[in-house]
Amino acid sequence: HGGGQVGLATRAKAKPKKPSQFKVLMLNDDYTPMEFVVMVLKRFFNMDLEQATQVMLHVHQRGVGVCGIFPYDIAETKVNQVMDCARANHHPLQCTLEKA
Ligand code: TYC
Repeated sequence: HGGGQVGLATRAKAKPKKPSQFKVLMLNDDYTPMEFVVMVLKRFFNMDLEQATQVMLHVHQRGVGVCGIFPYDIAETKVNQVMDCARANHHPLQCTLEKA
């Protein structure tokens, strides 16, 4: 055994899992202004005005839409950023995760 580690312990931890991807979903509501949703999509998901408007309208019409797909830690951070920003502006906008 190399690296000064115990063989069994090394073996038990030597099975790396593929980093699973998570969709960040935006949910529709009746109160959040369309312009606010577009601003959020531009700020936190690096969309341009055209992309952000398309995604916002999709969510408005269909109820839910995908903002992006990321490794878990990044997806969780995006959800927290969106939720913090919505709360700070007193909008009920909801954002969540779903395994891709
Ligand atoms: N339905 C909202 C309105 O009519 C707009 C909206 C779109 C809200 C997307 C949330 O995720 C959302 N003002």
